[in-house]
Amino acid sequence: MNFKMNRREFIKFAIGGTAVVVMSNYGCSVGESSKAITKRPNIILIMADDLGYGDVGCYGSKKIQTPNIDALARGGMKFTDYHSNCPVCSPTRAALLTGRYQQRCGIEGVVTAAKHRHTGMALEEVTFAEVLKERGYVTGIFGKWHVGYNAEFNPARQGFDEFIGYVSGNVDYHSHIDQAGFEDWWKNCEKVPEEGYCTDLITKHGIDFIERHKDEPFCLYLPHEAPHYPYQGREDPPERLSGGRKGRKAKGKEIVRAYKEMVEVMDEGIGRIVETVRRLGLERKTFIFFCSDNGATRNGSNGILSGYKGSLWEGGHRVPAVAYWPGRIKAGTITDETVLGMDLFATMASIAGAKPPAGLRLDGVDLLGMLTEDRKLPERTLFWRYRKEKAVRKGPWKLLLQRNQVKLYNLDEDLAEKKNLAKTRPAMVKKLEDELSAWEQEVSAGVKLRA
Ligand SMILES: [Ca+2]
Repeated sequence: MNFKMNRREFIKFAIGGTAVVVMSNYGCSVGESSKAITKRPNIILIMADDLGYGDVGCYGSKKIQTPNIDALARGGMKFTDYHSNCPVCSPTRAALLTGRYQQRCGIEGVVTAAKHRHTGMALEEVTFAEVLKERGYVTGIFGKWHVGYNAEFNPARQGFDEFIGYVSGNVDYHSHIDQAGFEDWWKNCEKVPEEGYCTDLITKHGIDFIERHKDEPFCLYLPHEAPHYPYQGREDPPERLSGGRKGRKAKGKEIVRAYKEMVEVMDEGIGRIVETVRRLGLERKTFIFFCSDNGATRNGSNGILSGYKGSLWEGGHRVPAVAYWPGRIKAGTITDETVLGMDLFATMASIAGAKPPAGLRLDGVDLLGMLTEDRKLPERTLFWRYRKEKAVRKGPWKLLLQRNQVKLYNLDEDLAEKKNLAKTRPAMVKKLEDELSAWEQEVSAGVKLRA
């Protein structure tokens, strides 16, 4: 069934195992019992940008204070083996939004401001926002989009009822001008300038959204900019000025100071979001998930992991992640399950009691049983591909192909990827290479690229 083709029609949509009729284009459901409505917990998905495995207090940072993220981990579940789908922004976001490997929708690289202004994720792709909207959720995104510049690719066209933020990879935190010199601050499909420090605006709109929608099921997606460059704290001057003029750019120690502040201001905002949920008495019916979209650059920390953003070493994609849901997720849990960003789609749909449209094959798996009942995830093989690098993960084993080099690591014994076992374990190398080759063939079938 083509989901989008039927958006203006009455379609059959399975809710909680029962087929009910949903009027899809208004997101209002017909025939749901009041009991079903109480079963729709709120969802808040908060994502940092370029935050590394060693950039958060509860992941061992001594330099950066993140009391609010740490409190979520203490009161919920901390992931030691959570990964973004890609070591850079746009592909990770495409996978997160669609619940599928980003290779399937053709967003394999960064949608850059200068060269890819006309590119974006095809509207035919089904996003988690669309599935939740079908289930009667009000959906909001405040912050970074980065899977298409032109208004035709706007979040409003991909299931989000409300959008305020930017569509490029990064904006000046104060002037909101993107890397190519364009003003980039939107309200839905129109550019609407707004004064303020980017991180604080994202928090402010998030809180406002929760307050306005406290009496109905909501899904709030908060993709933060921090700590992506430009490195600017609240009181720092703009780097990008109107008319293409340049301001002063942070250097050396200023970057270190600003980076710390950027993460800490985001953490403060997360605290305010959680406080809002608590104040409104929504804590036990709100699932909160926090993660990063890829590893840190050299200005941040990936802890003991090798590599940085942009590479398939663990430091490029193993990132902090925390899930919080009092009464459902046991406080103080630490999980070593291997999880990918694309798993959140199936998880959020499951939490909401929504079923993705028939015929849509998700690559991600539902984490709900793992989160709330300590169930194991099924064994699976996971794949990454970015530029000339490829990686395969199966249990503790990781195959890493970098140009002509073949590397095999046992991450249980060697998380820093120092001891290449490719020569001593040729059978494992062969097995993972075969699985990779089958996966590459499979995902490249039917790729939809809009360019
Ligand atoms: Ca990023």
